[in-house]
Amino acid sequence: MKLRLLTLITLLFAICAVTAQEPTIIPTPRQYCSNDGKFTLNKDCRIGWTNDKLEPIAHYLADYLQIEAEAEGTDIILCHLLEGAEEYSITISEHNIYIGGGDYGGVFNGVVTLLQLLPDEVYSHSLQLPATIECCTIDDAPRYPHRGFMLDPCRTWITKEAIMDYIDLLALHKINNLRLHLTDDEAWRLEIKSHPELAEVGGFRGGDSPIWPRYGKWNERWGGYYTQDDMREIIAYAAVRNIEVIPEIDLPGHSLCMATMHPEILCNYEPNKSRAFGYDTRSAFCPTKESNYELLEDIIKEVCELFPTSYIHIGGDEVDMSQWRRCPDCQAFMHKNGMTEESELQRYFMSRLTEILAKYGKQPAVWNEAIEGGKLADDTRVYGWEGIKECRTSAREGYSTVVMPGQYFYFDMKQTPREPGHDWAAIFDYTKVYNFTLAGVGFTEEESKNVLGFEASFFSEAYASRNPESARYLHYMTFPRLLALAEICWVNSDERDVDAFYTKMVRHYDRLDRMGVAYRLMPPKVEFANGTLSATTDDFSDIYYRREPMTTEMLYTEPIATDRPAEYSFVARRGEAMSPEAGVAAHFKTVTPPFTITSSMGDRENFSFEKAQGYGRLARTSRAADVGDWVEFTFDTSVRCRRMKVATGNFQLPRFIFENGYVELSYDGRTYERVGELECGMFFIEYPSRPIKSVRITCTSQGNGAEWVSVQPPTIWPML
Ligand code: TNX
Repeated sequence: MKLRLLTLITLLFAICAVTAQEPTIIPTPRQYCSNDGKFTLNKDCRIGWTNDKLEPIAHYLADYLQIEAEAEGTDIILCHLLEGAEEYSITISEHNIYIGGGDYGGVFNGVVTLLQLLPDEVYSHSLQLPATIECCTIDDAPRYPHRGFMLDPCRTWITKEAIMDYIDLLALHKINNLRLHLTDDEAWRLEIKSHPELAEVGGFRGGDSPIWPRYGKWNERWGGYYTQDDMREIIAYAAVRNIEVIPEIDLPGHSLCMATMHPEILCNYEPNKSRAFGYDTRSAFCPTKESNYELLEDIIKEVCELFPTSYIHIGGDEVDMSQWRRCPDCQAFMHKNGMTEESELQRYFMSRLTEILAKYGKQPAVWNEAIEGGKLADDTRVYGWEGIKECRTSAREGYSTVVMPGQYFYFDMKQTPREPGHDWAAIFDYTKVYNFTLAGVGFTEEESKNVLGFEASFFSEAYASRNPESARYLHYMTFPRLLALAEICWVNSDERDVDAFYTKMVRHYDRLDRMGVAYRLMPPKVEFANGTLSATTDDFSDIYYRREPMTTEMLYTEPIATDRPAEYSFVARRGEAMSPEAGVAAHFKTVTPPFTITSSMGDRENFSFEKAQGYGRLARTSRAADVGDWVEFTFDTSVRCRRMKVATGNFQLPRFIFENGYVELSYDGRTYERVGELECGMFFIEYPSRPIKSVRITCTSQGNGAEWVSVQPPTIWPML
């Protein structure tokens, strides 16, 4: 059978002709050859398999095609045929379809490609039968064995069901690795049977939980965790879809949540808790305490038993080593062992964990900082996130390296400046991901050999305040960037043609629409000339516009004659997808009239109110806010404007905020009128009736789980 098939495939390739209209396949296959004729899929067709291990794939496919799968099926045949990992070939003749793979993953990849040869309805499980597929042969294999994605259910709780929905999207783009960032300062999301409090307490923050609220959901106790049964379900669901799940237990830093429940893990000194209402904000394990390794072994043992993957990610990023510097035990330990840098303590900690992992048959995966304190075990896998330099160092030192520098692969970054997200690494859209190549950023050939693949991440600080009960924000931030990731992880070439890829993406959007994905569309192109305002898109979306001060959206059907173009803004929509707002530059202009900040809390050095008064920077108060504490913005000259935003917290995140509070306006600097409540630490004043002299925000809750409140300069949109 194997031989006959191989001959058949060779023959078909020999006579194949490249057609003008190839089907849209993302990621692009190595070789596609079209042949004459069509295969007809009707409801009597059966999906069969030659090896029982492939049965789950047959059922997966059957569910999409709405036909039956049975071992003896001969219309669509799944078989092991080739050699290479994840390699596959598809042969479609008028009589049947063969999908041969080098392994389970290969066959799965073939099935994913087959779906892309079918009408788009297949993605909404509503394929009309009979359906026809053009005869063809496809031969394909991935460039990198690691095509990863990381989800952060800590900062924002992501339910088991939502994870599974997302796994489906990953699988359909041949992403084969999902890392779950299961612990962080804000939450502990995995049931640990020997220490049930970790998830039962640490899975929830806010309300009456000892874990303080952050990033949203202030008043209620909010969150969740995965039981070990839930996790087994996720792992099995992913495995069917050729996705390996790697857990991350982020150590020894990022452990504030854990420390809230187990303060004994912390260093040996009394912290100053007075600025944070008695809350200890320390976040790092003390590496010198033997009891810490006992506690961690309990945890790691369960994690190792639960996850079939051979790698367990144990963190190693952003450890606040000032805690180790202040700790007499850490200092004595360093002295005794001839260490001069705190990073060597981190290396010691990681080595201890590596021993524990080895005991349970696992290998360590770490963030790139963990290799700074000296050599770790040879089989350590390193995830490079800080930058290209760190990724190259890791590869050069011989570690198997996952390349994921923030400025290319952090999908929690903004896509343009006015959109939501972080900007610490970069502001970028799918084009930057697509154009990434190792050679292009300076990797030598030697270094490239140690690159296992690429991974994108979605850290979720900003998601918590954006209706996380819906997948919209997750989709918007990760699609279409994920399409570009899938393409560059897969295609064995450094050549790039961004226009051609865009055209393909737009065709692929039909499938995303079928699945209800709320991907991000490119903003409409807006032009104003000769008294006419026009907006265009090239992705078959509808354009809507809004005219200030109206809030209702209207369908845009033709250019608008106006002498006030700045009053208009436009968005594109198709299906659930949406673009950011577009308009002429004047629409988005803000102004910076001089003002002064005063507060009942005072400011702190290096983050003085004076600096924020220059509009460029944040200020910090000297302590966290109590009930009745206030911050006031007073303008030198009263300001007439159409909109003003006042906000506590960091620029992109509701963190270090007034958890609750209200806003008062004064037109004369003497009398105040209450205009509303803060939401996530901020408030928008819309079309104030008179020029504003000052705005005061008053806190109605105690503390925010930190030692200060961040104060932003107001954002002011002038009258148009
Ligand atoms: C840096 S990535 C972090 C995370 C944040 C992320 C936000 C990494 C190892 N550390 O804790 O969530 O930036 O983009």
